[in-house]
Amino acid sequence: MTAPRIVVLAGGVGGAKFVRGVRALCRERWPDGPAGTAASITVVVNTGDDLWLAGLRVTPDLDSVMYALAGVNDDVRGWGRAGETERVSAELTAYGVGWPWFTLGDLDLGTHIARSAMLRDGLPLSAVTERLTARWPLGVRLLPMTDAEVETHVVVDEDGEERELHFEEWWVRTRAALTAKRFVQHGVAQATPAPGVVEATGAADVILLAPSNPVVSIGTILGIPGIREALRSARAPVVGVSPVIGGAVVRGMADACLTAIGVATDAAAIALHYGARGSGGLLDGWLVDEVDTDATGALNGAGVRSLVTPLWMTDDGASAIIVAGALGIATAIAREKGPETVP
Ligand code: FO1
Repeated sequence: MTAPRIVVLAGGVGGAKFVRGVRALCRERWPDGPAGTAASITVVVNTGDDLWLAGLRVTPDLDSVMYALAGVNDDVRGWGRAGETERVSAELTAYGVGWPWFTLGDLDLGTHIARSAMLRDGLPLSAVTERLTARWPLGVRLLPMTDAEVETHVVVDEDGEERELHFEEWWVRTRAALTAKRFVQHGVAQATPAPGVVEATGAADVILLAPSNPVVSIGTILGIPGIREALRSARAPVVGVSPVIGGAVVRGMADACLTAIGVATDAAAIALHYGARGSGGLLDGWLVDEVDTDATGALNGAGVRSLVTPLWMTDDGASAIIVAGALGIATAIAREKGPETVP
């Protein structure tokens, strides 16, 4: 395989780890290129968690992926910057500005101030992201799923009445303790894919769905008019990685999200939720952990090629092995599809 063109759909924390694995594998296999690889890696990132806070535009998933690829992320908390301080945040709280339970660290605020300044100058989020990421040799292009403001809100049942919370309030203030009845993506109907997203999926040799939250991350990206269609019409195989191992989510509270849409927290159920490409869905391949070997029957029956492999992303090396497995079945699928698609 010559240096491939890879597109990844990703959310925040799990997506960031997975994308580091994609880059690590590409640096190992196709090393002679800018930032260490000749492969082209484009990540389409969920922006449904985004919000205006203290007058600043905060884009949690774009920041998680950017900081992780730059190596400046706090990999203990899983979000924000390493070596962070919170002096400004304490002042904001003293003034009653922002959310006291949603900490904006000093270094992180630098990113939000820079982004908000560029947005106020009229730059679209995709151009802002290009400028912010140019600070480091990431070796990966980050694209927001759309330049439009799309925000995921959660309809919850609180004391017997329906309320709507921004996703981040539900996720961080309540820790998803309030039962999510449904999710609403404000602004999605008017949204279009960010410049470069459809082009990248059309030119890709392989498209990967990161093990991110299938509902509020991958699901939100797929909900942008035009993106699901771009994947379905892509010549590239679409291969996903299960975010669930042994019936439990690896981190976060994706199970609360899956329950809200009536999907079992199960490796096979999530794949069937995305659907097999042969029956109108998206997937050509799906990776499951060794404890979920029994999922392969349902997958093969649905026409989704499955691969059983350890899915714990304990470090970049482990993530790279997962990515190698995904590329492996993508190549096998492309061969079956016919010579014009072999990457
Ligand atoms: N998560 C928390 O659990 N507590 C926080 O105070 C918090 C602040 C925060 C600030 C900026 C940012 O980009 C992310 C932040 N997160 C925080 C994480 C955030 O909830 C997650 O990154 C995603 O939205 C969920 O995937």
